[in-house]
Amino acid sequence: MYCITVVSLLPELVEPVSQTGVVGRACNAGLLSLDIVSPRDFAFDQHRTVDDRPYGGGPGMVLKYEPVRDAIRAARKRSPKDCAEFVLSAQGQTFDQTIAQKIANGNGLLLVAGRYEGIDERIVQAEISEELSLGDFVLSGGELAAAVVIDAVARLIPGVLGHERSAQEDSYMTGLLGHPQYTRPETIDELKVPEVLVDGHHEAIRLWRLKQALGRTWLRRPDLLESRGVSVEEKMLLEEFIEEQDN
Ligand code: 9D3
Repeated sequence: MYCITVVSLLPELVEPVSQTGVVGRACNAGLLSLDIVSPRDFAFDQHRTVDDRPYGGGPGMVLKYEPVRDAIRAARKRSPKDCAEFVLSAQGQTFDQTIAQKIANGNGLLLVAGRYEGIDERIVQAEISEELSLGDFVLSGGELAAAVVIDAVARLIPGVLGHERSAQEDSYMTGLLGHPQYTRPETIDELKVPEVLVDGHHEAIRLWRLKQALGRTWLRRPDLLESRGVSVEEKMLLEEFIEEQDN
């Protein structure tokens, strides 16, 4: 079983992930466990204080070192050894599918979600040096980022995706944007489904989808095509797509 533990002050923001959809099913099937440890349970003063004012002044509060450190250590006790560990913060490396795959190749994941202005930097120094960000926008804390990372990782764990996609199935599409999708009816508001999808053969459909995926990636995310590269077959399909552009 793949074991995920999240250190968070707001379990109610992370927990729904383990009860719904693909991740929920994986948990129910025993392929995945998701546990949440709150630093609040490691704050032992009168008011169970987990935050304090930042040294040097400024707005907001900072998560205190001790309760977060002790929550991390409690989380480690339920985690497999060699568990991947990350703090979620806006200062981290940007999360992507390559990182998701590396994390899923292991057998466990420990995430620390910050709140307020962040956690005491000495946690990163002394406990978990790797930080992950979702990108250049401001969240109110790490919990929703943790939910995103968990979803992306869980679907790569063997057995989590049933027949709906063997994640490998369309491996030739990796690194490309998705191709257009259609479902019934065949015509609606005078809009038709591309003919090849209705009566095309398997290989004709594969080539059409690959061409559309290459074309959309070329139009919208040329940076992705650059780093992925294209095969000889793909280069031909992309040239066809570009040719067909403005007719
Ligand atoms: C407005 C406050 N910012 C000052 C420049 C710093 C800041 C503190 C705390 C920014 C964000 C946060 C809370 N964010 C996260 O914990 C977080 C996050 C994010 O904000 N964006 C993208 N990925 C992530 S992962 C965790």
